[in-house]
Amino acid sequence: MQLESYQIADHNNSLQESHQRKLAYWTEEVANAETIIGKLIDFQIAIPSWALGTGGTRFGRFAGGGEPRSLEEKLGDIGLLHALNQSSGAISLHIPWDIPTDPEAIKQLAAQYGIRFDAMNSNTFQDQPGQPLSYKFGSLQHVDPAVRQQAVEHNIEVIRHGLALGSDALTVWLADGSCFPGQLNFRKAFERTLDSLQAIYKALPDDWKMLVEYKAYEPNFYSTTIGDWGSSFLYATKLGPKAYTLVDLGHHLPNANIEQIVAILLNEKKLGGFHFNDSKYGDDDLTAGSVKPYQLFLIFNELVDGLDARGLNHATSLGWMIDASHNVKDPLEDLLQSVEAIQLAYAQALLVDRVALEEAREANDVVRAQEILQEAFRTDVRPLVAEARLRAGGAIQPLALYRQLNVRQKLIGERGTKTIATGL
Ligand code: RM4
Ligand code: MN
Ligand code: MN
Repeated sequence: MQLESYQIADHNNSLQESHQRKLAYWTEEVANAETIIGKLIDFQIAIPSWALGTGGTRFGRFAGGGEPRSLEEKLGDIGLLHALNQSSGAISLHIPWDIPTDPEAIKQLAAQYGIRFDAMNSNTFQDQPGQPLSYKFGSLQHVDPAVRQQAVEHNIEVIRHGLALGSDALTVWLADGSCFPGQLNFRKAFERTLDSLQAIYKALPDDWKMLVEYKAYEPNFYSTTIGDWGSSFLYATKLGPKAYTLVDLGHHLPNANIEQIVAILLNEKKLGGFHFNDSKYGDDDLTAGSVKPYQLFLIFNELVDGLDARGLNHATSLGWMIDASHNVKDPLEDLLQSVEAIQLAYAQALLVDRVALEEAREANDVVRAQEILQEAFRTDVRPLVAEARLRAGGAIQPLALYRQLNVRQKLIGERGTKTIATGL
């Protein structure tokens, strides 16, 4: 299914008046409104290829229907999102869930939708049919060098797929760790993992990044070999200048101060990218900003501050990706919500009066510093984000239009009710 430009235009026309009324405050009162709109237009968030179908838990999966059956259809879904919000112009692929059999054709199709290829993800946390050796007891950390070699080769193959598509980053997330005390020699596991990562790093093209993702627990429940930002930072530092840490918002122990982690990594030039999602308890993979929107804002506050301090481009210096799972929602609706939440947090962070904030900090004026942040967070920036979308050719209210056009029903009509997308 393809959206026609008149459908977006009709929708925008019907909302134009009320939108202009809300926008008037911004254009008349806020000095940097134009700059913020410009930055929002440039800011693109990659959609994970593994999150276009219904997710599940270990207790079951409730498929929603009309799920994409192929990589082509996944690109079609992201094409729809991007047409609606003009902010989802990238895809992050997971191999082997989404092996491009004809990379040239896939590249062309993606280009038609205005989509580029963000980081490629390897998968050594599942055994694939016909795979000679098992990852049951780990991959890059495994006691058997042959298993480690198999996992290294898989990662190199993922780089090759990425090269064919024009990607320039590899994300390595490992399930490696242990489930019980005594199971693993931590020192050996660390060294073996480092050794394997070095072998992958050697195969990394010069203009690529390796993003080392950490996660506190799950599927291993006693130890995870790359379990926190400190371990990831250590690996990235030992690997070299092309290696960075990837922060997945759901991968911390409860109450971790993620904004502080982000500030330090960015300052150390080792922050590579993000997996946005939200959580109440663990790696819940919920819609970004749905549970802790203030935390998302505080993270963006550090990002804007840190990127500006280093003179970096907000849109292109880091990998901005969603990593989510949708158990009870239509995945496309959920992704529209996530993208919007990320844009809102970004826009609010751009509003922060940084000069005043620094003055308050230097004067130990705790109340004033808090007020400055909350002032930005409590501002309704939705008209700004909508204006950015409108100017870029998207819809003023993407979710409303998605529903109005019955997109899911049409996808079910095209693909059927019983389709199952590869992924989580
Ligand atoms: C993990 C992690 C990875 C993702 C897999 C599917 O928990 O977040 O980024 O690739 O799930
Ligand atoms: Mn992730
Ligand atoms: Mn995760």
